[in-house]
Amino acid sequence: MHLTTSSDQLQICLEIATEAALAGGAVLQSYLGKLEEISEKGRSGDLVTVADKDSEAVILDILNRHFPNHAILAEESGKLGNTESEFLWVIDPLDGTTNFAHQYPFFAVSIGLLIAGVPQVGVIFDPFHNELFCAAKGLGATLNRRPINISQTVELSKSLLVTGFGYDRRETTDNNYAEFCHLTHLTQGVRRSGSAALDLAHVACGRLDGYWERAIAPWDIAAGIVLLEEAGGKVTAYDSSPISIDSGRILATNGYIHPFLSEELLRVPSLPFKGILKM
Ligand code: LIP
Repeated sequence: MHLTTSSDQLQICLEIATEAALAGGAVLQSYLGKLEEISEKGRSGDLVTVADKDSEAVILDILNRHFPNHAILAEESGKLGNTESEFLWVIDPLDGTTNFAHQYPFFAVSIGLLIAGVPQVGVIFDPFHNELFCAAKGLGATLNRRPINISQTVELSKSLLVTGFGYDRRETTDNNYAEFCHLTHLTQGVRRSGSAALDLAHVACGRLDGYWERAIAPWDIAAGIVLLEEAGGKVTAYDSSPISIDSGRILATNGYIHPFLSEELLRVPSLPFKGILKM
């Protein structure tokens, strides 16, 4: 594939990503409620299951078969493939592992493709609700093959937001608690769903108006960035400057409330760090 990727080529990548996401989702569904072993990856609360690993294996198998010369960054396996390639698949085989482990039905497979560092293809599949979100740069965004658009909410006071709290939340006071309280007062509510990929997908289809999070990984957001941008939304750093996918921070909205949410996030005073917070 040439670096000036045509829409036909993006379409092919989108179709293969969709096949892989559906296959990963089928694995997740087959394990739901049947997990025998759940382990922690290092940080307290950061779980991994056989479902994460098996979903990732089927996704990698499909992508490797079709794109043997591409690079891959997968949550459980790390960097794989041709690391020189400008094509980087960024994969979360189970976004929302904690929800999944508790049989709380809010989790997804997320597969994004970055070309020369720019997110260009994104597929997010929620197997429990059978919702398939797809997008490619210039080709639009869909939910179950129908076009989707962002919400029309223009005032922060009328918005419904979502956020999350990183696994390092007990080790730092920069843990998003102050931002959560501040924005809960200013809006119709702030949800905490436990799946960043679905948070972005739900902003893209207008169910939510905005999302922000810190300590977030590239595999949580790569696909969702394409999806939201193609649905008409905006994705940046907290200060509205261009996002860097491995910066750990994301602000994603319908675009209308973006400047207001950015302003409020920057206004929240950071709390002094007093060492590791004990439970
Ligand atoms: C999780 C996210 C969640 C976020 C967590 C974590 P995982 O991903 O999607 O919304 O708040 O910090 O990154 O670990 O379930 O793949």
